[in-house]
Amino acid sequence: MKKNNSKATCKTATKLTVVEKILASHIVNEESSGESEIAIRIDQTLTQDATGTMAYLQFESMGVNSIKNDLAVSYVDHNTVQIGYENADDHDFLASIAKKYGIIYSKAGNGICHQLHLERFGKPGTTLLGSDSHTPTGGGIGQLAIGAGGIDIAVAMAGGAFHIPTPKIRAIKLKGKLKNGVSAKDIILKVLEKFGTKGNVGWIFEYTGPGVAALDVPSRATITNMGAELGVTTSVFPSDQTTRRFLAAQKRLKDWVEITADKGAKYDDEFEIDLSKLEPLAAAPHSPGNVISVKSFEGAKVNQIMIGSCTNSSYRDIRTVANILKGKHVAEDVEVGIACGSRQVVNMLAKDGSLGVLIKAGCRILENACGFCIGAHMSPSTNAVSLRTNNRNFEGRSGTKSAKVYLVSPETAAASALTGAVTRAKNVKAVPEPKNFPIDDEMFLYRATAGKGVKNTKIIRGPNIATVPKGEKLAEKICGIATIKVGDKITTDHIMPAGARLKFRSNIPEYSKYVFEPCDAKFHDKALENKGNNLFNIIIAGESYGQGSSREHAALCPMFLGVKAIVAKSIERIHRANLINFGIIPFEFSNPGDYEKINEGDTIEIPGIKSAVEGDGEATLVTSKGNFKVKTNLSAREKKLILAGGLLASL
Ligand code: MIC
Ligand code: SF4
Repeated sequence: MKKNNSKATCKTATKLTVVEKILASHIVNEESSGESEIAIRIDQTLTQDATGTMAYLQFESMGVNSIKNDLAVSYVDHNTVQIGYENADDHDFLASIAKKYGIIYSKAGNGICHQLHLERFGKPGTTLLGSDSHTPTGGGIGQLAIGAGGIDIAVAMAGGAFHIPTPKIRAIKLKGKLKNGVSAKDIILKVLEKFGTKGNVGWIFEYTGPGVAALDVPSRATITNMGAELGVTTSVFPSDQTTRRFLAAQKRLKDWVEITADKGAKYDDEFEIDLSKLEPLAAAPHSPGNVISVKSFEGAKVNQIMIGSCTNSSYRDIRTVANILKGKHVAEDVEVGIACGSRQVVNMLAKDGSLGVLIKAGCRILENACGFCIGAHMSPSTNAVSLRTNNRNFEGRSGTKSAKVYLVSPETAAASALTGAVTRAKNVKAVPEPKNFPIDDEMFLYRATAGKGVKNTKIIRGPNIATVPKGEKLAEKICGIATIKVGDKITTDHIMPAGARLKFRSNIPEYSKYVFEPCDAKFHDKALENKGNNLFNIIIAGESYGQGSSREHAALCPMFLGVKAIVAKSIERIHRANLINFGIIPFEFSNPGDYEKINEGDTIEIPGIKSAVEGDGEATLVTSKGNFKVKTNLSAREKKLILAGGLLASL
C-alpha cells in the first residue's frame, strides 16, 4: 500500500486498487500510526456463538447502551449439537443480549454465519469485522471483511476503530476460463500451493484480471473464505456486474455499488493464474497448504465424504453435487454427509428437486451448521480417509487424530462419493446463477429494534455463563518457566481445542483445563503449579505460531493460567492481536537458531521487561543455557495494552 511518511493514507494516490478505495473511506487518521498499523472504522460486525459469548460479556463491561456501528449480527452456528445444557444456555444468553443492545440474532438452524451474511447483509465497499477467521468470505462481494478476536468486535460495536497491520496488497491476476470439473476451490488451493500458510502476515490479496468476470459470487466467496488459511489480513474481489446480479437476486440491489481497481493501479506484488491450465487439486493431511493434484492420488480408497461448511455450501455448490449424483447411488462403503450453508440453500434444493436427489443417492443430510467442520460430530473412523470440502484439515480437527483429511472441491467430492475412491469429476453440468433467491428472514430475530435495542430486556445467564477474567499489569521483570516447547505451524486448534471441548467456551476456568490438550494434556496442571509458585508460564514455539482460527480463548485461557509471554520464530496476525489484547507479550527470537537451545522446563528470567515493552521491544531471556535476545514490534497502542495487562484491564 502506498504510504506517505508517518500517516498511512490511500487518499494521495491517484490510481487506486479496490482495497485502497475501501480503506480510503474508512481510515481513522488520528488513530493510525502508518509505520506498523492503520486504524479503520468498522461498519458491520458479526459474531458466532462459540466466540460470541465472550465478545458480548466484554461488550457489556464497556457500559454502552446499544451498538454504535451500522449493523451487528449474532449468529448461532457452531455449538448447535446441544448435548447437555451448556450450548442451550449460551443461545439464551446471546438472544437476550442481542435484544437488549440492538443486535440481530440469527437462531440456530438458520445457517452458517459467513454464508448468511453474504446472502442477507454484506455490502460492497463497507467494512465488516467478525469474531471468526473466515469473515473474509464477505470479500466475495467486494466487502473488506476481516476476522478478529471477540474483544475487538466488542470495541467495534462500541464505536471504536480496528487496527490492522499497514497492508501490502498483492494482485492475484486471473486469466482464462476454468475447465469442466475444475472450480473455485482449485483456484484457492493453487494460491495456497504458491504462498503457503505462513509468511503472509500483513498482506491483503486482491483478485483482478479478465478471469474474474466469469466467477459467480459463491465461487468468489469460496476463494476469499479460504484466504484465511494463507494468514492474510483479508482477500477481496471487485464489486462488478456479477456482484450486482447476485445482490439483485437477493432483492438487495440498493446495497450494490461498483468498486473496481483503477486502470494502472499499483500493487506491491502480482501473481498470475491461468485458469484454463488448472487441474483439480487437494490439500493433503494435515495442512491446507499441503497441496497436491487429485490425479496424483486418484483411485485411493475413501471412507468418508463431507460436503459443505462455510465454504462450498452455496446453492451453486450443492446443486452441482446433486447434478453429479442424479439417478445414482453413493458407493456402499462410503459415508457421505452434506451440510448446506443456509436455509435459503436448503429451500432452493427442496424446490428444484435436488434435495430428493441427494437423499435418494444415500447422502446424510445434516443441519446447516458448522458441525463436521469443527469436529462437533461426524468424526471419521480410526485411520479413515475423509474427503471434505471445508477449509481446514489440521490433525485431529475432525475429532479423529488418526484420520487423514483431504480438502477438495464439491465436484471431486461428489465424483468420489460415487466410486468410493478418489475420482476426478467429468462432464459436470454448470449451475446457472439464480435470478431470484427465495427470501425468508424470519429466523433473524430483533430486526425491528436493530441498532436501538430494548433497554429493559433481562439478560439470561445460565450456569454455563461465567465471567471474563482480567489480566494484571506488567511487572518490572518476569521470572518463569518454559512450560511447553512446541514446533512450527501450531494452530489455535492445538492451543485451545474445539470439537468435544467447544461447549465450555463461555466458562474460562473450565475451558482452561484443555489448553494444549493435543500437545501435552498435563499443561494445565503444570501451568497452575507454576502460577502457585509465583512463576509465569512462557511458551516456546517455532514458525507461524497461532495459525487458523480467531478464537481469543487461545490467548484468554493461557492468560488465566498465568502465561505472560510467547517466544516464537514467528506469530500469525489474529493470534498476535489476541495475545496483546490479553496482556501476553508476543516475542520473536532475534536469532531463530536460539529456539533449539531452550528446552521445556528451563527457567527463564526476563529482566527489565517493562522498560523493553515501553522502549524498542528488545529484551534478553536469561536462562541456564545462556542469554538469548528476543524482540517485539509493538505500536504505541499495543504497548499500552501490554503494560495494562490487556484491553479489558486498560478500560
Ligand atoms: C474455526 O473454523 O476454527 C472456527 C471454529 O470457526 C474459529 C472460531 C472459533 O474458534 O470459534 C475461527 O475460524 O475463527
Ligand atoms: Fe464454521 Fe468451519 Fe466455517 Fe469455522 S470454518 S466458521 S467451524 S464452518
